[in-house]
Amino acid sequence: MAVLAVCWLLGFQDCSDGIVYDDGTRDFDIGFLASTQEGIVVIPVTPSSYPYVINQVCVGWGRAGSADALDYEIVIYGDDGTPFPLLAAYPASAASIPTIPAFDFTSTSTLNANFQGFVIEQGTVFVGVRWSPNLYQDFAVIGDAPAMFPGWYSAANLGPWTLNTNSVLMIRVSDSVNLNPLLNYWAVQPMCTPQAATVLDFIALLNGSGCASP
Ligand SMILES: [Ca+2]
Repeated sequence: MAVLAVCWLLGFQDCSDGIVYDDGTRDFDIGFLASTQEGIVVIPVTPSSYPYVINQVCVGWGRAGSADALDYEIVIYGDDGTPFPLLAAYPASAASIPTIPAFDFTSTSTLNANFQGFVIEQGTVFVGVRWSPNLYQDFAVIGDAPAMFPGWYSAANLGPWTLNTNSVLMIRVSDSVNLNPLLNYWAVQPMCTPQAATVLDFIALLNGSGCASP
């Protein structure tokens, strides 16, 4: 029973039981110049049945600098063709973020005491993160390719938005509640073999040579 319980908890930390569009291996990094005051990246999320309650959002963060923690927001937008309007924003944080090409999924589960879940009644919403690259420099959301579900990015809350056709982002949602959010802070996901060192640019799509092994 104890083993089952541990596996059950571990299964939630990366939202692998939820809506997952990526293949779990890194192909790109999406970051912003340090002069950017507000960076936003989102992906479209379309549940297979409704209503769907988002209880967790897991983000694959990586870093290129020395700081390994940041505060950010989970943001959810409606779909009017681009991400609009802003429907919800939840404060979140991530710590012990590994250096790219490694990355780590974190979760809004730390908010569960007050987080009641976001209900998708129908259609598609855009889910992602908003942070200040000026305050928290050299962090990136890991991307995946090929892009069956390309994400959007913006340097302003109301846009304009740019479609990132090259990548789906490592952003996942789950309707399960993670009962042990502390797991999110030390569980570094297995990563592919290292690729060349990278430097973030605006917008940096760092097309590595791909993973030699999963
Ligand atoms: Ca991949």
